[in-house]
Amino acid sequence: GAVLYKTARSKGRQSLRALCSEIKLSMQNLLRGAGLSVIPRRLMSEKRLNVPPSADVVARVSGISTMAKLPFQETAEGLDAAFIGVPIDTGTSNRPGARFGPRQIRSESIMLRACNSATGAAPYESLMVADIGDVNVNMYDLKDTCRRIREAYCKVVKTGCIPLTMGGDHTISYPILQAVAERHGPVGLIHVDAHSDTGDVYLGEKIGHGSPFRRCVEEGLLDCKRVVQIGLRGTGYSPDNYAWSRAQGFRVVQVEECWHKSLVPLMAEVRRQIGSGPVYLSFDIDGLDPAFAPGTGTPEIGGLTPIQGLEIIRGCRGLNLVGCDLVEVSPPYDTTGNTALTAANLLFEMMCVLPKIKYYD
Ligand SMILES: [Mn+2]
Repeated sequence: GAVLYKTARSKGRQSLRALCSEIKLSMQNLLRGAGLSVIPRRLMSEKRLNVPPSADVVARVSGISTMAKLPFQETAEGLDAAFIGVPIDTGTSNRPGARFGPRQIRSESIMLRACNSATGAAPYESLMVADIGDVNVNMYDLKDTCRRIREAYCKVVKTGCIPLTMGGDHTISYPILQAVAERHGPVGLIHVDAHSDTGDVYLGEKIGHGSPFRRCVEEGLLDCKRVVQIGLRGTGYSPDNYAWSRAQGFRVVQVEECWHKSLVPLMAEVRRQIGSGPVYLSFDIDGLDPAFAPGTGTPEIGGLTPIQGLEIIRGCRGLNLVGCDLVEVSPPYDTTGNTALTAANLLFEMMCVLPKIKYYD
């Protein structure tokens, strides 16, 4: 602090840009002078909020792997938002591997910088955010895993912290929404996916990644008129594959309605539909086309582009988001790392549209 003050004093009225570069040099000298071998937990921030270290001063590939190189803390206490991993794939019906999703998303997230240069969002000037690690799931019992997730998320949302979840297969949205609805009442839902995930029973089981949203409806966790499903496609067991969703009052936007166009107009309609009440965003990476996101359990051709994914998330700005998840990243099928890299960026974009985010625009 003293060095920064001295620098600012000695430079008088010079331009802000020059001052910033002086401050950066001072920081670098400070770090070198202190012989720091560990990463500082926070860098400059007027509000004492967590700010990930810049690759200008701390090697990008160094450090213990946390989401966006944020500090790790044990609980959600004192946080406005938290990244949480839920490493399961025992609910998946096809290719496994999503249990490794949180680890790989954290690994690829080292590319994330502090500001959103496209939208002007400055999340780390607005909210206190940290990575609070993973839910301790039960690899051998999916129902017990759901109980563990619900209990963990009840503690998180009780503090007022908004959970930003890294899956894990889509089963996890069900117990997360149990916790979210316990605090907020029935919520709206923006659900991006190749599949409706409203199946009933698979092989005699009611819990799995094909049925979370039917379970949510049965338990009254969703405000059904404020639910939209975007990107649905692929083969079905009957021609009216999405009839159940529509019968609940959901808006279903099949992927064909999204082809060859910007989704900015769609999101204006979605914002009108959702209104000012609490809403949850659930983004299954298989909503994107497998050309862009091949590392997933149940891929379907003809999907959304990453650009459309960004338009959907950025189109959520202004909504009362009370939680977000990004699910179904399966690293064993993600040979380039692009799926996890895309997931990391989409999670960053979700953080950038949370309520109370400051924008430079
Ligand atoms: Mn899904």
